[in-house]
Amino acid sequence: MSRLVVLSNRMPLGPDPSGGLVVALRDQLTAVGGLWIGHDGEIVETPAPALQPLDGGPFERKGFDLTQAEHDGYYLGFANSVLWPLFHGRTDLLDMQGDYLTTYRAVNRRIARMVAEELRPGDRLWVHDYHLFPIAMELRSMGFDNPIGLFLHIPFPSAGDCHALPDVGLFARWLAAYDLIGLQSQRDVAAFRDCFASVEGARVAPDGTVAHGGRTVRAGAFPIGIDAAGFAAIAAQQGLDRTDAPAVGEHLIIGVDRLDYSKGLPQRFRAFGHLLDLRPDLAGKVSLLQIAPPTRGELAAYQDIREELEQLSGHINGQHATIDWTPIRYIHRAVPRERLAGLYRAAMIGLVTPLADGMNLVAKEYVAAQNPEDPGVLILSKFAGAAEQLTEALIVNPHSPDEVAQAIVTALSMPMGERRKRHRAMMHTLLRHDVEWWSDGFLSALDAAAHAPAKPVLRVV
Ligand code: ADQ
Repeated sequence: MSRLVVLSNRMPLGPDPSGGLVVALRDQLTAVGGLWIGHDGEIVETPAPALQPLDGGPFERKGFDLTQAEHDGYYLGFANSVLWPLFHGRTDLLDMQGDYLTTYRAVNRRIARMVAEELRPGDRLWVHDYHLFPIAMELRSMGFDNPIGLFLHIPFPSAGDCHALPDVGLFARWLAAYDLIGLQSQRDVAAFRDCFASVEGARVAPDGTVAHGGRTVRAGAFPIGIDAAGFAAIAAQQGLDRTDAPAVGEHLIIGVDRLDYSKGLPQRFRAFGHLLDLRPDLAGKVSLLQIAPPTRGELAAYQDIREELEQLSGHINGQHATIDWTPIRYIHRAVPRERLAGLYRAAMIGLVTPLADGMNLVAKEYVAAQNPEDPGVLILSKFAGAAEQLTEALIVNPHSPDEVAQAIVTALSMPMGERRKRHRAMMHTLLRHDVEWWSDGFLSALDAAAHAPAKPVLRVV
């Protein structure tokens, strides 16, 4: 049986790595002797010439290290100052320094050479995310014809934004070297086709198949899931319930996000402030708990958002707080998973309002954590990939303070029967389309794509 080799920028570390992706792939990796390759977190002066085995763990792991210059140009630079903002529609935040693309390509070439040492004939390689786009092209140029798939965790950019890339033709060739591109939503598949339709020399078929530079690649929506049953069980064990909420205000609203400008946190705080302006009677009765651990703090855009949020929460609290009530509690650090599950369950509302998001797993975790007898209400941005699946959430435009405030009011007064009905429908979706369904679906499609004969495609441009 062919081995599964997973390649991601970040390696699941520690003797018992957890996280959705690990849970989803653990069986595949252990059953057929698979391998996970990723950054081992080390910044070194001279990188090791080959992948380094990491001891312990439920499956084989091998790590690569990075120099400081590589970390700056590849990770902080091209990946997170060019690709991340561009793929989230924030071309205003692009920081396109001259050497970023060169470093990104060089690091990817170095990683591809080390991966090549590991790959055996027939191995399937599953690459994750925007840090590693060039891997397939590099391996193809070394003569590898293994099945190679890419899953993009973030949104695919609009055709217009694709052309803000330093070299859109090169980007198209990177993607065309894969057999399968997995995207989070139908919206992303449509954007993928639009982008290729606008690239010179690319041909797109109605089923999403794209021919470019002598290769054919298929794209499809594979919405990532969570271990819904497992998360529900963890939440139920925490012993926290809605009746515990008075300790934190009569109605608790929870937000959980990495501190990232794509997550719409200033807009969320403003919408909550707007609610308190509109409805003074809610003073002392509702509070927003926002948990936002810092990420990528070396980058100016992330320092700016942190400052903006501190000012906004200070301002709103200064205006509305009373001696015994703080409207916004803003916690700037990670919280253990079990604790998070309990807090989701105690919260009357899950407020998930990104401006752009591939999927958003917090929305799914919030639903899975609810007590089915007395579930809370999910308020979800229409710009999260999850909105295509969780249609029974209250779907909002996160840019509109009125709409978000109104949805909070609706949620606070939603009858129990309606809450249960919506929760049941969403839970059904989460259980059916869980993380195992996602990884099985992607890997079967990769097998099919790698072994399918090239299809005739229509000329679009
Ligand atoms: P992220 O942008 O990181 O992921 P998300 O999908 O919400 O966004 O996942 C965040 C994860 O981190 C969740 O599992 C959440 O519980 C956890 N987390 C967040 N804050 C935390 C805190 N303070 N303490 C502990 N845990 C915390 C990217 C894409 C998403 C896509 C995922 C998976 O941007 O759109 O859904 O990958 O594909």
